[in-house]
Amino acid sequence: MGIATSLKTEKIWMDNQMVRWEEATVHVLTHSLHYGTGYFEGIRCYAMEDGRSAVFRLGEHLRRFFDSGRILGFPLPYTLEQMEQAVLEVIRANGLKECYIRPLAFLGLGEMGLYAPENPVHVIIAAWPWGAYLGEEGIRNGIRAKISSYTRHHVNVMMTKSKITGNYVNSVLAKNEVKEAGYDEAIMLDTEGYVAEASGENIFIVRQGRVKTTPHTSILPGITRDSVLTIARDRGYPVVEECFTRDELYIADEVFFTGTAAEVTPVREVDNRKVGPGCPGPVTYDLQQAFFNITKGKDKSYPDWLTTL
Ligand code: PPE
Repeated sequence: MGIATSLKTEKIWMDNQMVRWEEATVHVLTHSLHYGTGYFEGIRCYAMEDGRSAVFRLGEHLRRFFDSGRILGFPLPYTLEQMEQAVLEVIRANGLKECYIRPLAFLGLGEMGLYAPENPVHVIIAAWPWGAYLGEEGIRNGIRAKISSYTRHHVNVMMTKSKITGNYVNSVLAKNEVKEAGYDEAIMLDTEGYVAEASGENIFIVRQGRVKTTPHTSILPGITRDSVLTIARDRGYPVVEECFTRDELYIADEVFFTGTAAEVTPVREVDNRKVGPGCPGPVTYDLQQAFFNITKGKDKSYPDWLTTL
């Protein structure tokens, strides 16, 4: 299979310059390619009802990008303002109304070996159109999830608050395992056996009208998770951040995932057991609609969440 057609655009921002898509390449001895020492973000830009476009929670995503660099110990060689402008430039340069934006920082060529503190930190920002991450059908009618046999990172093994590229090998193993077994997405348990998150999404359950998600222990503190928690509270749902077990998933009325790529995706089956009646429930549907009404500028109650182009 070749390059996904949507991935090919005109320009990529690379080390403070806009370069042609074909020129945004690296040397095979790039440090991060060998040791997973990069970090990244995933951001979405939405086409709004009024014809403009808006980036969703750009400030929060960029803060987490800087935090990832701090945690890894290779900070970004730019300011937050520079990164913000660069993101907007990439969207404009590619003429995109709606897209997924991928900032990535990585250690370049210099020393080989694990200790390479002097290697340059390179930064790229790419953007491309990316539809429903778990499929159009999935976002509408729900997806089939399975608990992976791979455990989520322990907090002393990987820095889970950071989107370090190397962390994602764990996610890729889990995702491949369940996809090859015929499921859509992997749910991972933490080292204690509690539900942690999915391979690239946070997880929520609903039971008797109460909305529950896992606390900030071993998970990535998702920005969509935070948005949905805020929306749910504002809409009057009782909300808790609390550890829960695998069997609580089996008896939940509703289960859904949140993520920048996945947005709000209902889960209709876990480990071959139907969730509720096996279709998206009313709370999931309400929160999903509320989320899209905000990102598309129909609901103007959260103006700080949108950076218009
Ligand atoms: N957990 C993990 C492990 C994760 O990778 C993501 C984002 C989330 C939770 C949700 O975080 P947030 O996007 O801030 O709500 N996963 C990104 C990567 C997806 C990919 O396949 O690449 C994303 O959604 O952009």
